[in-house]
Amino acid sequence: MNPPKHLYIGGKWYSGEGSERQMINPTNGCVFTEVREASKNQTGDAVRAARYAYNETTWRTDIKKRVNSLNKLADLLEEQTEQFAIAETTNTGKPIRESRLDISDSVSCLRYYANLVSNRKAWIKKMPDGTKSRVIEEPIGVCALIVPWNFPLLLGMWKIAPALAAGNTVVFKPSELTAITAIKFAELVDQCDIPPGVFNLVLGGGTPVGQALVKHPDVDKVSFTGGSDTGRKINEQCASSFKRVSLELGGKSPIIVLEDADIKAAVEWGIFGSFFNQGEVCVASSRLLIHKSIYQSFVEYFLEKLQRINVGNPLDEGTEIGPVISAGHREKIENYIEIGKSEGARLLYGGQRVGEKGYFLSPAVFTEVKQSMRIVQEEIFGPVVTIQTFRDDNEAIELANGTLYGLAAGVLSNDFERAERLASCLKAGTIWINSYHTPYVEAPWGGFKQSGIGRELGPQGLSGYTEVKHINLNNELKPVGWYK
Ligand code: TXE
Repeated sequence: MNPPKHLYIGGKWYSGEGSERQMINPTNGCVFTEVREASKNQTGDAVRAARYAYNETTWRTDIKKRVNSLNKLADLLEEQTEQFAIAETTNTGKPIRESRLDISDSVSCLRYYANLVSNRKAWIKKMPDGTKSRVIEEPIGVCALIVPWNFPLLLGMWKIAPALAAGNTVVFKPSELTAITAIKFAELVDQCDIPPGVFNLVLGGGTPVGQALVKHPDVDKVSFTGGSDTGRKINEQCASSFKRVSLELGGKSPIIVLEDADIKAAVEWGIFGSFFNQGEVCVASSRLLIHKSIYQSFVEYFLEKLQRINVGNPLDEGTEIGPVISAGHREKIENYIEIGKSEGARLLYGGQRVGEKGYFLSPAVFTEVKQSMRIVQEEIFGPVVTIQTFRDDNEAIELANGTLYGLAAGVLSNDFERAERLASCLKAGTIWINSYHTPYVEAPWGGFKQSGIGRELGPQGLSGYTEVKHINLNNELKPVGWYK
């Protein structure tokens, strides 16, 4: 039997010449399919195909073609929402209703950037000396897009859609743990009459494939979402050649609950913020900061609600928390739970394995925590939340800002002026007041401090894939008049 062809390079399908990788369903720990990953050479082939398509096709100049292609991709993806959602849930363990959201957000992202570039106007201005200045945005060139396993297709689309809309060509590398929806997406690209080499898919891990992309001299931009340690390494590697780079990294985001907040609503937002997608979300509200005066009633209701949460098969419609991504990741989370206990925090609830098969964990809550503890400072990236108290706004701000991260924050209160004042003091890229988690494709997303560099989504997300060029035009060629 011929090996399956899962790499999409220069408009053709290839069988990987790298390692064989089993795709595991985290719900039962069983292999559900296998993929053959790319070799270093094949990764180079993908970059060459992208370079060729960038230089030799009209993709970078033909906006109409790009808009039509992105809209066609959106239509095809929308038609297959359910198949993509089931594949995403099978590969990641996320509850099916969350996978459906991922797919519909991916569709919106494609349509948003198609629409944005079709309405983009050049900036033209008459200058004081009578010349005319035009500022245009050009594509950067070949972009390597590297994403993690927690939102395999959606985080990919936050890069693929703006990069292609801006006229770049791309090499896309999903996480080695979650390749399935990326392969399915490449099948859609194949149906869209997009010039060969504009979109390329390579599969594989950080080495050799991710590394080969980052270090390749013909890659002009690296856009990476993932852990901070990997992000730091990639940033250092790109710095040596001034390669363009954007990084969307980890977080340790707080939700601040003020004393006037409705307790039931606040608890629901707290649970949603902390445990959506098993807490495997870069903006997960893994720290809840509660005003001292409502702490007791908040914690009591939080516990009551948590005990009723449905941890189970993510393909069941009623499931609210699925398994975490892998056995290794569950061990990492459990290790953090042990660290929390040994640091003297109180594990109020959860953190237990659930069921015989798969990588399930009950949602864990720590109280009596100190700001200096590792479970408060470090990204756990699982269903673990810490609850702290504060006396006044100054203390809330100090605690909220008191980590190396700055990705997101939430404020829950009916006192909008006070909530806005707090928002202005929080060092984070996204702040939700009386809400949490929803990314809006029209608005930027990204981190302060060690949570990253650059922004995705919104017009800023498109700018991340363009170089700005200023053309100054003098209508008449006259001597400078500067020299005698
Ligand atoms: O991420 P990695 P991992 C955090 C979270 C998690 C930790 C590690 O705390 O526990 O990171 O997760 C590719 N050059 N986040 O190991 O290593 C890799 O193949 C180029 C937060 O899964 O960052 C994958 O495609 N590429 C985060 C992608 O990088 C490399 C989401 C992410 O992998 C590479 C995920 C290299 N040297 C984890 N090494 C978020 N911000 O949402 C790895 N890769």
